[in-house]
Amino acid sequence: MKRYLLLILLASVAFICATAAPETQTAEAIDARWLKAHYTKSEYMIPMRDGVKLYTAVYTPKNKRTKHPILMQRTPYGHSPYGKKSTNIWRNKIFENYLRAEYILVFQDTRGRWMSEGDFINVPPYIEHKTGTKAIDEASDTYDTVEWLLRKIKHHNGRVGVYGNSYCGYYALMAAASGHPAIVAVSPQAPMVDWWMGDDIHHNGALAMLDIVSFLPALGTTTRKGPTSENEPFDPPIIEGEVGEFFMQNTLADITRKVDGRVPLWEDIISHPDYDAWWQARDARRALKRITSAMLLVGGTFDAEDPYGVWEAYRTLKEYNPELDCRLVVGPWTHGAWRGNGDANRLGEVEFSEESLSQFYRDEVEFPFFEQYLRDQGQGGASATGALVFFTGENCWREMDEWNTENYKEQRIYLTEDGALQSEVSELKNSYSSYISDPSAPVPYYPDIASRRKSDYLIRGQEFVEDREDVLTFLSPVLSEDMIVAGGITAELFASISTTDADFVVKLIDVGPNGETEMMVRANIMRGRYRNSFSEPEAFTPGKVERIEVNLTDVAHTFLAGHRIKVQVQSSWFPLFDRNPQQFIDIYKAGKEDFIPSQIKIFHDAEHPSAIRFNVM
Ligand code: PG9
Repeated sequence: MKRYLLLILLASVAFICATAAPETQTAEAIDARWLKAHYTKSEYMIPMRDGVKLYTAVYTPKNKRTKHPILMQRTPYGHSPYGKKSTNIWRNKIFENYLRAEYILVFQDTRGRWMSEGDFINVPPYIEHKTGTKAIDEASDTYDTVEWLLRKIKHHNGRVGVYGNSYCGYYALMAAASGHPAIVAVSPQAPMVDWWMGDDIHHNGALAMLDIVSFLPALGTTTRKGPTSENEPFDPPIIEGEVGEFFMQNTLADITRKVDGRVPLWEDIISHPDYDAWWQARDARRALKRITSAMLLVGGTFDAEDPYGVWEAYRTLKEYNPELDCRLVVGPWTHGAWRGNGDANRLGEVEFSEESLSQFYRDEVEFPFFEQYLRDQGQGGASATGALVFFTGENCWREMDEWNTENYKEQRIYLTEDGALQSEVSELKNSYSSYISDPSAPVPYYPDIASRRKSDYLIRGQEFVEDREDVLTFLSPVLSEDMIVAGGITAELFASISTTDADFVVKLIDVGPNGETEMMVRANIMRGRYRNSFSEPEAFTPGKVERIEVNLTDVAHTFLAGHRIKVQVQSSWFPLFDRNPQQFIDIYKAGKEDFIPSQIKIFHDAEHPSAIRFNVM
């Protein structure tokens, strides 16, 4: 009862911080035996409109006395173990509420993946559908699947929910775009929305090299022979030996030779370095113009893989259909942590809550959302009135009607000489800070770059690079009162470089009292050649001062009184992102000898007021 009182309080008094205090319920444990006693697993090959059949596992409750809602996930990552007698879904706490409520659970391998037939195409461009056309995309495959399920599966109540995280979040967006009338509720979580702008593969044109090169074999290979329940071997691997060393020794052209044509997506990436029509056609926002299903967008402020899509999908949906029940829930989470069996209540050195935030999410957010729309049960849970966002720093949830930073006050903090930040424009003339960016000695993204990406890099303090000559650090005075930062952050830099291209990395850091601790709030990279246009790159004129905007994705963070704001500027973030040869050349074809040092000058004077622009609540 305590939990509901708290949520009512939360709903009634906006902006008051509160932390969820979910109670634990005792009930019969859900295990393999329980599942076998209550559910039947069936496997089907469902024909699409072009005849291709997609593998679909369907778990139906043995209780035939009532009609059950259908909850579906479409995935490119397989639903092993295959076979009617084996499953692992009981191991995931996220399914517990649905199993107890006797939902029909559906898991489908998408076209060309694992046990499904057909050819895999990564994020095929959404087609404006005319009913009955033979044209196919992920929306039409979803439409055809739901049509088949409603006809062939018994004891359903005619309502379908779709959810999915990451790539499955992209498929959830396409499910909403299918326009099938039975799909009444969709939850895209950390959805991939734009692989060039800010999800998975690039951030503002810079290649998310460490992640994407590591993940390439999972994104469709030419070696696939057809439907298979086995993981396809990928020999020889791309990355060999110590990771940091590998990326120092291998340019992207070397990596192309190692991929050796085995991954079609890599060929697409290197053929489309700029934000051209190929990438624009794959922007999932194009599919969100006529959505009618209720939407629950979920994301994490420390999501290193898809930090862009959840905010952008939400904004697009609200823009096209302000009346839609479109909700946003963002917690202090890494990629998909809210769906895991862990408590998702801490990251690195920072603890956000003593309670399990993943249990709060399961019981108070996701399940009540589907219960409201698939079974007319309850009032929709903690996200029902619009936006529920966790503010780090204060470490509390804020409930709002919507996440619209137009409602907040725009503010700037200005870089100035001697590494200071100030609230007014500098009166100085020709004032700048400079460094030499040398690709042979790039700035590491983490103290240890020897192995796979570290999950807490987005929150970790940056003291390990502070003394480097090629990292500029600016520090504000001690804050006299809390500063609640909500929404997108933009670095407005005025810079000159001594070569014809360079990257700009900007980090926003929260420094605790007396500088004893620090926590990174947000960081992002911008490839300088795209400063005036993402699709028409432009070379720099050496020595000419230019304005570069670095878009940092949304934040929800309170800088507490007594803290200080720190900003760092640098020109590499290795090997998280590929090194820029710092010349206006095709980076995917650059040879080792093409990588040259560049002198970077960041101006902070009356004529060139470099600043960080953000919104305060
Ligand atoms: N976000 C993951 C990914 C997708 C595509 C390319 C690279 C990474 C995922 O979990 O789907």
